[in-house]
Amino acid sequence: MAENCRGYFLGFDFSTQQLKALAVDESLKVVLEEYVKFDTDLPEFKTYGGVHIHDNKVTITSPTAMWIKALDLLLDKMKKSGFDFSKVVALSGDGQQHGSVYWKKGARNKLTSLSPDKPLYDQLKDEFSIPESPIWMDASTTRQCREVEAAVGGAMRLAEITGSRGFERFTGIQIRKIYQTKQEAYENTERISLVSSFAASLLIGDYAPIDFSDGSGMNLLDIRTKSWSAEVLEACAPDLASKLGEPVPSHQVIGNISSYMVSRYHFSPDCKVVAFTGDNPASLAGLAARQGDIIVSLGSSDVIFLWLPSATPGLTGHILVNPLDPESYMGLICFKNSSLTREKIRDLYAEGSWEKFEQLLKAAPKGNHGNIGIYFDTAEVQPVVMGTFRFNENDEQVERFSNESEVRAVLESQFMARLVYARKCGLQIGPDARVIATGGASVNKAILQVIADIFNSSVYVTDVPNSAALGGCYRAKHAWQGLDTPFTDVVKNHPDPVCVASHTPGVEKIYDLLQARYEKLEEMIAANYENKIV
Ligand code: ADP
Ligand code: XUL
Repeated sequence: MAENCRGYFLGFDFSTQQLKALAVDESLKVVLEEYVKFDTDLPEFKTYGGVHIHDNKVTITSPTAMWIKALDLLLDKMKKSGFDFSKVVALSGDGQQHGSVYWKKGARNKLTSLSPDKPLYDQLKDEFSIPESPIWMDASTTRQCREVEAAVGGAMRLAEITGSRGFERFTGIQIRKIYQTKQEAYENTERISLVSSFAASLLIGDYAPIDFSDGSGMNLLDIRTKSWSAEVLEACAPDLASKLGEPVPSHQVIGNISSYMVSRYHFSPDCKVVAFTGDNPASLAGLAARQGDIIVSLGSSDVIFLWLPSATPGLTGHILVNPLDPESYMGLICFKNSSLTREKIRDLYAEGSWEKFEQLLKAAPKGNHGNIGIYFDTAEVQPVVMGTFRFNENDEQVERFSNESEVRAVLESQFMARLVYARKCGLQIGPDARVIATGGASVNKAILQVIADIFNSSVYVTDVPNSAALGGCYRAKHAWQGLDTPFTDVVKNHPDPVCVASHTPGVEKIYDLLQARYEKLEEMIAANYENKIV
């Protein structure tokens, strides 16, 4: 079937700060790139970085309807640019992980009977029992984490079932909080989607199933049986199974494009829609990653992930079902204070310019004269701590560094932390490992050099930094070609990543010492901080 295909494969990325679309032809040549930035293109929703930070600083949400308006806007932009929707033979996509959408009773009727004369937003904006979706940055649910862990016999048991101990941003934990604090809204909820399956629902015009891989970020899916764990569902909220629908493999065709999309944008009625997944699983596909590669994704969050042949969950990090092969797994660890924290330092000390930021970075020596700065603008994942902490070479707390030291400090502390926690998950990054960087900040070579020095390895990039949206195109192509075709054949024209930064010989002496101090200082901060975040 694929042999004679003259079509396009389309990928959507519903990420934290923007909605992106990418299309490739059969030879994987990019034929379209378009995006909508939530803060600037949709200012009426008053988001910063795509999110609403509530007064308590730990509750973080995004307006669900904003994502719908963003899709209207994006499709209109694509139409204006002359994109030929009728050539799309298959599409897929992804969403930021963990975020949840609450469709109210009766919403399915609206979703399945959309009028092509009106934007989606006009018809669906009021169809949610909870208008603000809790997202991955939320840290307001520590209590619910402990409750669910206790109900199933402890943190390690929850990790053994679901691939992760209780984490604040994980969807089941968030659903429990909604059940406890907004019971009426919970009961008025017909369906709970992840951001990914919500986005797919808008394209098929019906509720789309949750896929195994993104479903693994909920603390609800048994990652071995690939079904909801009745025990954990029970621990989170009543009647949950009926609100979630049955999970499906990430490569499953979940339907054809909706008649709404056919009428309004002239998609072919035969266009297949493949299950949407999480942004990090989608990136694994978009990078055509091999077993042994270590991916460092530098977007709104910094995430380290890799392909795993088997699952051995622990108390740090997460194990997800692999989006490309449901018999394999994916290891992942996420950090919240990432691009937006780097941007804040850029704005405060480098006149808002990445160029100046790079100049300042080069002006401070590797190791930063022993200065260590820890910048947690939002409660971090590990440790769950918020605040800014600066230490001089004698571990004395100080108020301020020079501008160049602030810039170097934010990068060095962020990437030392990435390595410390990756090691706690059992990850060894040998000097021969292929560390592949992706995401918005992977265009910054100076940042990649800091990673190469701290990780003691070479850092590679591919020329499409948006690997998540590209992953949607590749996954769509895979399903289209037929799953008997190995994924490696589907992506055989994917450009090989190129090495852009190598470890500076001798620098490990500096970072071994600095990292040992970092770990101690972070432990001390966390110990003093305990119980301050509720
Ligand atoms: P998302 O999580 O929304 O998909 P992206 O992967 O698109 O995010 O990354 C967006 C981030 O990329 C921005 O917040 C910005 O800080 C960062 N970024 C963009 N250009 C640069 C640059 N030249 N240097 C460092 N960071 C950059
Ligand atoms: C991963 C995580 C983030 C989001 C947003 O666990 O929380 O990476 O997927 O990118």
